[in-house]
Amino acid sequence: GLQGGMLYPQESPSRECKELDGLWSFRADFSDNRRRGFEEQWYRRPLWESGPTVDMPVPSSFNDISQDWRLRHFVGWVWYEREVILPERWTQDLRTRVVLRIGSAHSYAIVWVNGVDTLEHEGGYLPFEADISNLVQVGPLPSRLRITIAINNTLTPTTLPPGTIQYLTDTSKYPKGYFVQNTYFDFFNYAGLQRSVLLYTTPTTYIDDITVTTSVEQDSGLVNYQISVKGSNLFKLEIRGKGFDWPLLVKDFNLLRWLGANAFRTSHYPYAEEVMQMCDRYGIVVIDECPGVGLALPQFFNNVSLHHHMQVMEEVVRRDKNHPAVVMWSVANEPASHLESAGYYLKMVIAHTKSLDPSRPVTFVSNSNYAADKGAPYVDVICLNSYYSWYHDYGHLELIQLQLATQFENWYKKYQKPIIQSEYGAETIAGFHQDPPLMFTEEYQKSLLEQYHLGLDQKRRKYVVGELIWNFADFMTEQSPTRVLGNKKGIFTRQRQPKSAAFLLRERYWKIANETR
Ligand code: BDP
Repeated sequence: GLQGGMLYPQESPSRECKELDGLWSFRADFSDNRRRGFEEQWYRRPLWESGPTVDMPVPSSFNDISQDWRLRHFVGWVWYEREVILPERWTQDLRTRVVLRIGSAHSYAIVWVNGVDTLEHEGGYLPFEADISNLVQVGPLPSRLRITIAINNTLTPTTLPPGTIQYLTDTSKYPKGYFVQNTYFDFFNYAGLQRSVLLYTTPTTYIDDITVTTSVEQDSGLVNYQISVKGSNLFKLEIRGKGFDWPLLVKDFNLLRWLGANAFRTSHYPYAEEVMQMCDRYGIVVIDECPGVGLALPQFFNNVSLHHHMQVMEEVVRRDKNHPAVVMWSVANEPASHLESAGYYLKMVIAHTKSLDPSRPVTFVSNSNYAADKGAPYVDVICLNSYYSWYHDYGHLELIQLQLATQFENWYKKYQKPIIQSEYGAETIAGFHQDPPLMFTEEYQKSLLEQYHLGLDQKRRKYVVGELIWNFADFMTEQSPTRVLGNKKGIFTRQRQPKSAAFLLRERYWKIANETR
């Protein structure tokens, strides 16, 4: 199990925060084995002393910042460093606890403070932290800290998401030692310090964790809380109740409100904590999904992965349990759930998640056939992705209603569980028009959604309890012949301008909202 809580850092009379966002020094280790940084111990001295560095903004993904294409595709260790001077009250007062908190580092990270190995963490998209009081409270003088973070973005069969490294050995086509990172999911593997890094203080006696649970008794709503305190002598207790980017975040929530949308899924990894806070504020409910995506190969369902996956669920639940916005946990997206080994694996991860939080339903998102799926027996709600008239029967919009009906009825007959259509959509290039509709045009996206909606609105299928279009906005993926500058299934472009389908959904969502009011 995990040690301690992971409360979101907040300023208070007894806590101070110091954001370390801004420019950091950065270097990718392009050496053949990517390990020169360790061999030469780059963390021992300021990074510029061991070679050239570039400026890197934090939070951001390092891939798209420079004009160097080698950095965009880079696989291996990258190094970040910055210095910070601490106020005297942090370094001189031994009743102050100083904590270094990293919002996320994708995917494996090692952290040094003044050259001292301080912290390691496996897995992106989730925060981790270390008490560094005894590293900063050493001398009589104001403390200058040098923070070095090495991050490895390599995905292996035991990371989450998993991936494989493939060496290409045909010397007539590839240079010696050439390798590529294979992934089995549909988004670009952006990496780096993508969320805020900060330092914060607490007293040495402090609240380490809070768990809020709610229940209803007759006409009263009950709020229960459990508080875990570290240290001693606490006599008074009062509980009140970032490439992360604020402008983009606020824009996205304005778009959600404009649409009349009331829910989304964090596909396919936990979003920044600030996003979850906005959901609480805006009344958006969230299916909170862990980075369990691309579990596509039999070899990914091994015991080491299972153990890590459970640990990741512990970190997700620990971080997000108190957000009222979270309605359900999702442990995976489109795993190869027809495999026996996947059935066992999903059963274990779901059971573990339920033991961590008995109050919320648990699911995973399936795109398997109802007859073959081995994970569905363990979920509370069945979430289904399907791409009728897109990945097959190209252009045949007239088949959607029939195929959707078959899908719902088969799953419901077998499991009698509520069903959510968790993905459906069509690739659409903003500004492409054709009527009658052809694939990739705005008209086609609209017509496809319309056909799905006719199927979703069938009153006799009351067990169909939700719908989530794929996708909110266009997004970057790996390059391939099926992706035109990324995945274009957004109803908004990557710059957040609406395609025609956005207006269709807006009408639909507001109508449903008004009917159910
Ligand atoms: C689904 C995946 C999603 C993809 C989508 C697509 O869950 O990540 O982006 O298909 O192909 O299978 O657009």
